[in-house]
Amino acid sequence: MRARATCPLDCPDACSLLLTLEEGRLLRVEGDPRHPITQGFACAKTYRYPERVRERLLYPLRRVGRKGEGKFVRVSWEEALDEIAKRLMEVLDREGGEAVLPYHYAGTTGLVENQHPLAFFRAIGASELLETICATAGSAAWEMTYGPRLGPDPEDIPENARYILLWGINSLSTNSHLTPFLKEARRRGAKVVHIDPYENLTSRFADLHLKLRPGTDAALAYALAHVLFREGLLDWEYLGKAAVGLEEFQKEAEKWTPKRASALTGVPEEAILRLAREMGEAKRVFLRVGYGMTRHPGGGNALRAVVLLPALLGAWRYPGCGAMLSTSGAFPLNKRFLGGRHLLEGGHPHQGYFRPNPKARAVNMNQLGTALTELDPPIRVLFVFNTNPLVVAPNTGKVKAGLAREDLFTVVLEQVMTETARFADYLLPATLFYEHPDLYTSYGHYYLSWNEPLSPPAGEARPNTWVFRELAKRLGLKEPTLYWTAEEVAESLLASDHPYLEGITLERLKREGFVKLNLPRPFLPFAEGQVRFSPPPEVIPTEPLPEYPLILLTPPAHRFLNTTYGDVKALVEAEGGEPRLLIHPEDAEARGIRDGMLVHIRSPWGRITRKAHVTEAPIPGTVVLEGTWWEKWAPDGKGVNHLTSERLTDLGGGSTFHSTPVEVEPLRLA
Ligand SMILES: Nc1nc2c(c(=O)[nH]1)N[C@H]1C(S)=C(S)[C@@H](COP(=O)(O)OP(=O)(O)OC[C@H]3O[C@@H](n4cnc5c(=O)[nH]c(N)nc54)[C@H](O)[C@@H]3O)O[C@H]1N2
Ligand SMILES: Nc1nc2c(c(=O)[nH]1)N[C@H]1C(S)=C(S)[C@@H](COP(=O)(O)OP(=O)(O)OC[C@H]3O[C@@H](n4cnc5c(=O)[nH]c(N)nc54)[C@H](O)[C@@H]3O)O[C@H]1N2
Ligand code: SF4
Ligand SMILES: [Mo]
Repeated sequence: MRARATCPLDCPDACSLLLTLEEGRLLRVEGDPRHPITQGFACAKTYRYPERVRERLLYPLRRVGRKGEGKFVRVSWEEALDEIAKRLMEVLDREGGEAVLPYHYAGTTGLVENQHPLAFFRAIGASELLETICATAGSAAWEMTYGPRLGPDPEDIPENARYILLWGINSLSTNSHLTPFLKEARRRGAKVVHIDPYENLTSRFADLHLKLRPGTDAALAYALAHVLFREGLLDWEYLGKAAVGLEEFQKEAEKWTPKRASALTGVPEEAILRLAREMGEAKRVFLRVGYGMTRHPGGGNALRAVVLLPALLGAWRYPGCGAMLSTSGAFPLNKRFLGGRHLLEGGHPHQGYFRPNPKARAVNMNQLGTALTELDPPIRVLFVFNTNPLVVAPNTGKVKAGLAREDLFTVVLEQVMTETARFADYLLPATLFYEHPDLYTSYGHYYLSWNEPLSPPAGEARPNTWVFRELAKRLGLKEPTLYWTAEEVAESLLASDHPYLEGITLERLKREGFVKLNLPRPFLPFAEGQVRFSPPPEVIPTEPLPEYPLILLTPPAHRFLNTTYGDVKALVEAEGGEPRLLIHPEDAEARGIRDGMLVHIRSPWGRITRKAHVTEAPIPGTVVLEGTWWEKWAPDGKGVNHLTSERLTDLGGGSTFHSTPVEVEPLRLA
């Protein structure tokens, strides 16, 4: 059979896919030609989904070897659930809910399987996980500046945008369904400029690539603003109505002459002048910013400085123009009961023995290593689902030490045997996106969608929400939302009077698969309203250290999605078979490093070994490791996050993956 389903991966495109299945076996994945954003193609990664799931987990497993050794025996669901419930009750009785921590992220973006499991944890008063690993620095920055996280409709870009800035985003890899819109805009005369510390697919697509030093974007943005003010290229009519605190911002911009900014950013002065003048004359600017540029100590402020530029030009007055970080704030769903959020509000008479705890302690997910090794009172039970923290969380050394604790009881819900899963005490097989129902939004467009299960689960795989329902029963929890079906969760989410959702019912979603929000036409999200220029963004550059003079970037690989697909042979081979360090010839020469040599990379937090690739792609002083590869492919069996730190961003408590100071040296055998 051939049927439609939304891609569940953490990617702005939320593609509509056509799946060919034979007796529950996935044979083929194609892009849905009916979907205006998907436009009939999937990405290089998801075409390989059938290979990804050939070696999936099918039965519950109990650990028999040492932690991390990956030795398990098959057990029944009854045994696994009974034993997990027993261990949980012991800990809850003895130490209370805060000794339990859910660790989860966006392995699936479906709202039901992503968020609703949290109802269980909120009902028992578990520690709250702050979901900060990816988007919160950007979200906080955006919300401070504009309010809701939304931007122009990508479908309006080709006809309207005359100047396109791709800033701190490798969109050809990470938002590939934007590309057809960019191409069409270019065909109609738009220029495309990429601003990024290293040359990648997007730079090669762009008409112009400006390389800047990592973490210096705010200075570049101010210098552009400086020129726009000086040369009278602003839209005063728009600013007169919309700008709040413009004078303070202008004062800061006056300090950033192109000359001064050039010295900090590494972008030539003439390039700054030219870019400012071209943007200023074009006015119809579409700026796509990525989360990449926010993963720095000053990432939140940097994003604010950059996204204010289109406002200076009045670009928001034109459809398809303005700035876009995410579209997720446009989906006006009623999230009050999703994941039991109401349980955090206090006053719950019917909970029985276990109680929600509105003041539960919060754990920042970027600090998992510290949470598992230093928190007091300690975490005793860890549930991991929709994520692979051993590889993706910062400071792997610390995370591993935590996961290896003998007194930590770890339950992992997974589809495949990840390197995190090997540390589980109980490993529970999870369903795939075409085996469970779910509701999907998007962070790159404005379509809402519904997946109906297309096949019964393989083996004994079960949805996350099923597992937590079963545990809730065993604990005798009474909270009704714990027992909601996916349909009930979706109905509750859609129960909103917002005009964008008018006429969008679950029934309609089931019938049509995907439905666009009822956006007003023309869609001009910030043409009116307030743009907050104050407080003026701070310039907080990413600094190397005397002993660690290079900055390491660790951006996504084209053919992996975080660690998903990182065990698919064909994709691993297409990425070169092993992770390699990109290093500029100047930096290589200064260290006696030649192409293909094995090198040590050291940071204050750890060291790893990689093969060097000497290339002019990065700006000098910056080295790059693309992709959060599975540890097993690295020459030393250590993932990239052995080098990164738990340091948080200036806004939103976000991750700082692209700001690691490192030193690199040729490997000498002892
Ligand atoms: N193929 C692929 N697609 C993906 C993913 C993937 O792993 N692979 N991941 C998905 C996820 S989870 C997310 S969050 C999104 C976005 O994922 P992100 O990791 O935010 O990726 P991008 O937004 O493309 O941003 C990466 C770019 O930012 C650049 N960059 C780093 N530091 C700076 C800086 O200081 N200034 C500037 N100007 N640029 C900088 C990097 O060099 C890189 O080119 O992509 C999603 N899509
Ligand atoms: N150095 C460095 N580290 C990074 C980044 C970086 O750029 N550089 N990027 C960061 C970013 S942006 C992000 S978002 C994080 C992402 O990190 P993660 O959220 O951990 O993403 P994945 O590595 O793709 O792992 C998702 C896992 O969820 C599982 N999964 C999928 N669907 C389901 C389901 O329905 N149920 C269950 N139980 N499991 C499921 C998949 O099998 C997969 O193993 O990584 C971060 N780490
Ligand atoms: S990973 Fe992104 S681009 Fe690829 S199919 Fe899924 S949604 Fe589309
Ligand atoms: Mo992410």
